[in-house]
Amino acid sequence: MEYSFLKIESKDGICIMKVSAPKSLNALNSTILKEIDDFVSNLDKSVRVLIITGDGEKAFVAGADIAEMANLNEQQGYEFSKLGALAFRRIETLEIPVIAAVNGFCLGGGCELAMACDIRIASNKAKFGQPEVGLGITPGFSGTYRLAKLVGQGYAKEMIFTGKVIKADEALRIGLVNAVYEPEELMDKAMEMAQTIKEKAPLALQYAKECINESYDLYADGAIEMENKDFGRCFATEDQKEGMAAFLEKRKPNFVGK
Ligand code: DAK
Repeated sequence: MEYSFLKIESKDGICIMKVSAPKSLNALNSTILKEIDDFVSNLDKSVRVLIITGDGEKAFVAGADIAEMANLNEQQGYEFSKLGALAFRRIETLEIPVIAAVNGFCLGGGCELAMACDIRIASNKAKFGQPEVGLGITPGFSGTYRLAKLVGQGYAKEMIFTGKVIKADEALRIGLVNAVYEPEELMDKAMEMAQTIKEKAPLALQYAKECINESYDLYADGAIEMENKDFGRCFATEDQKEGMAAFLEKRKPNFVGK
């Protein structure tokens, strides 16, 4: 599929997906949501780490497209919300790690997109918020659920109820992002992290991601049992044999994802 609003660069197992709608600060319309869904659903198996960012210096994504949403009826609102929620859930459950490199306004649906990624790093120009209630709507792409998980109910409720926009240092303080960099450093740092992750065993990464994701929704006993099972599954892989042999032989491992 040709994409009108996504720019894709892929090299040596690291793929960068840029949301690109410069006239509206990369706001998410239904076409972009469908493109993201299609792209993530058909991601090449050779990709080991995905980086998501926004095109241009000003915005990661400034939210869902307000112009498109303005005249939706209840059914259409539900369908729009479902479109984004499903695409973002696909990102969250991708087998590979996903890093959001947040380069500017990261509001509403943009913040929800970043939160669907596994790790967020930001430029010191980034600004975060869930301003939906000021538009007469609730966050619609799973923001209520993911923000509370990430920063706790207190900060999530404050951000969602007040609609306030916070700067990168505040996002760092409350745990919404992992690190903050100068804007010109951001993509290099994202690549550096992706490179570090890429060198690790793919199946072990996949199982670890699954365990972390799933354990939020399971009781402790179930979560511990799941981790035990996935730990066991690792011992059926070539990568486990290779990783441990490489350690014992004092060399770098060569992981093949089997
Ligand atoms: N949608 C559409 N266009 C947008 C946009 C957006 N979210 N954000 C910015 N733009 C457009 C502006 O209209 C402007 O277009 P022109 O006037 O040039 O044609 C252009 O981008 C540049 O924006 P500004 O001129 O406003 O630039 P400033 O630097 O002055 O301000 C800003 C930047 C990001 C502070 C400001 O643009 C702003 O406040 N934007 C809106 C941010 C926002 O409220 N985002 C949250 C959107 S609501 C649901 C489904 C989904 C959702 C909720 C419910 N269900 C169906 C239940 C999700 C909702 C959202 O994400």
